[in-house]
Order: sequence, then C-alpha cells, then structure tokens
Amino acid sequence: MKEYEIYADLRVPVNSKIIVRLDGRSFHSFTEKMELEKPYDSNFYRIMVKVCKDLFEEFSPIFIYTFSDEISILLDNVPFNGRIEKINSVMASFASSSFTSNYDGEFAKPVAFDSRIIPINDSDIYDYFKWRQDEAWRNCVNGYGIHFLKSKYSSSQANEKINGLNLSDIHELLFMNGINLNDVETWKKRGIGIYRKNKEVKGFNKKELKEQISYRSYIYVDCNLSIFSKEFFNKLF
Ligand SMILES: Nc1nc2c(ncn2[C@@H]2O[C@H](COP(=O)(O)OP(=O)(O)OP(=O)(O)O)[C@@H](O)[C@H]2O)c(=O)[nH]1
Ligand SMILES: [Mg+2]
Repeated sequence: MKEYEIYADLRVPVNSKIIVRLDGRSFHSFTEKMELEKPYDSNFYRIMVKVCKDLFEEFSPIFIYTFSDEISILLDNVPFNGRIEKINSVMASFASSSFTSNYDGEFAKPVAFDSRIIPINDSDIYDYFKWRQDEAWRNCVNGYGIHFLKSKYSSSQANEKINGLNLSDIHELLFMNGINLNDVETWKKRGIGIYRKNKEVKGFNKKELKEQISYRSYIYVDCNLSIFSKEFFNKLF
C-alpha cells in the first residue's frame, strides 16, 4: 500500500533556504467569537509571539516575522530532509498546539494554522519580507480605518466607504478625526521580528586569573523593527 502515498516523496532541495508561512484558519470569525479587541488585541499578539518563540526554539530558523495571524519562518537548515508533507503538517500543528496551550480560555472549536513552503534565493529574501511588511502596514491602516468608520456608520456602510478609499485617504481621514497613525506603536505598523542577538557575558578566566568577556546569543523579540532594508538581512546571515 506504500505506493499509494504518492506525495510522501515530494521534497524541497535541502541545500537551499526556505520560508514557511503559517496563517491562522478563519481567524476572522475566531477573533470575533473570542471578542478580541479591535483593531489590535495585545493579548492575542503576546500569544502569537510566544508561538514564534516556541517555533524558534524547535526549528532554529534564521528569522521569524509575524503580524496579524500570519508567521513567516526563514530557515537555512531545511528540516525533515526537505519532505514537504512533513514540514507543512508538523509546523502547522506545532503552531496550533502552541497557540492553544498558551491561550487562557475555552475555544468554541479547535484552532488551526495552514502552512505553505516558499523556496527562496538569498537575493529575494529582502523582497519577500518587504512584501509582508508592506502588508502589515496596509493591515494597520485598514484596521484603524474600518474600526473608526464602524464607530460612525453601520457595518455595511463602513465597508462600502473604506472600499472607496486608498491608504493615504484613510490616513488623512483618521488624522482629521484625532487619530494619528504616526503615534501608533511600531509593532502594529511594522510587525514583529524574532531573531538571535548576542549579549555580553562577564566571566572569570581561572587560568589567566582575569575577567573575561564572552558573547552568548539569545532569542530576541524586536517590537521596534525599522522599515526592512537589505542591510538588516545581510546582518542576519
Ligand atoms: N480583533 C482582532 N482581530 C484580529 C487581530 N489580528 C488578526 N485578527 C483577525 O484575523 C484575520 C486574519 O485575516 P485572514 O488570515 O486574511 O483571514 P482568516 O479569517 O484567518 O481566513 P483564512 O486565513 O483564509 O482561513 C483578520 O481579518 C482579523 O479579523 C487582532 O489583533 N484583533
Ligand atoms: Mg488567516
């Protein structure tokens, strides 16, 4: 019967980098049902960051980027010999379990993440994350925009109104009504990055009988990301 497992041998090349992108399934209705704060729920983000840290510890990626209900994981050591079914299913279920175990409260039904694999050349990594960060910004402007319009109009009127506006129109509309997106926290506008950083550790060299400084890496959660640049990624690998 083994020959029926026709997708089991699908692999990505193990000597290349890949990005795995996870996305919460039907999180629009999940967040509605759980009555999460709009447009940003700090506790939801705290849990998404915890999921990212769990993923970081388990799969040792180079970089993880998250905003809204999505997580992009950049890996240079492709796990599971590059087996696509295995990578997608394990990563998605790992994230779902982490999310569930870190959430305080009962769900109406189990949560799930979907997963896709994007093989990527070094030269395209910046473009990929720039694309997602631009999306985080669009998400932020639209999120604040629709939240504001829904406070003034019915849901359908608000949706109709926002569809006729571009990003700078929404920015302007918010500004005229006392909401300055420049003052909004950076993580809402640019997403959150998780990567390794070095910290100084002071020790004592017993042989040479003197103080010694060494460096130890730790997982850093960057809630104050700059707008992505090529240099940012050059420093990561
Ligand atoms: N209230 C609230 N909702 C959020 C927050 N972050 C994400 N969401 C919701 O998560 C949704 C994510 O969008 P999508 O991934 O495009 O839609 P989805 O419903 O998850 O559908 P699929 O991904 O296609 O299964 C957004 O539309 C929001 O409704 C938050 O901080 N607060
Ligand atoms: Mg989703």
